[in-house]
Amino acid sequence: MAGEPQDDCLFCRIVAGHVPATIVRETETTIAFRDINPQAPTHVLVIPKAHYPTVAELATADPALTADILRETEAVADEDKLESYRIVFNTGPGAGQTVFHAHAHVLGGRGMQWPPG
Ligand code: DGP
Repeated sequence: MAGEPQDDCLFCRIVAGHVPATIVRETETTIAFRDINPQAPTHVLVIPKAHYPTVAELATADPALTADILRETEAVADEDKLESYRIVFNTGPGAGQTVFHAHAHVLGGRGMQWPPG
């Protein structure tokens, strides 16, 4: 069923506490943890505890939870005292999505280029 934890999902395993992660924030519906392969001084992933493969599926199924994710990206930026930061939702393998549990990358602490690579 949509939103249910998946045994074969890495981020569901982090939510369940079966895979360790450096958690920076947790709410009833979300967790935020440091990326294992940081691309900037701050690189935090904000995920819903419920399982949705992409942000598009999350947004369709649960707009309130999507808003929770966006609010938490700002909370992460506040916690790391970022004046400017980038929020990225890679969607699909061609865009670099490797973990199919919706997640926002919060990147900051260095200058950013546009367009992104
Ligand atoms: P994406 O490529 O957009 O699907 O992002 C997945 C991110 O997840 C990628 O930046 C690396 C990160 N990642 C992969 N495995 C782990 C892990 O076991 N722990 C943590 N903290 N991050 C991970």
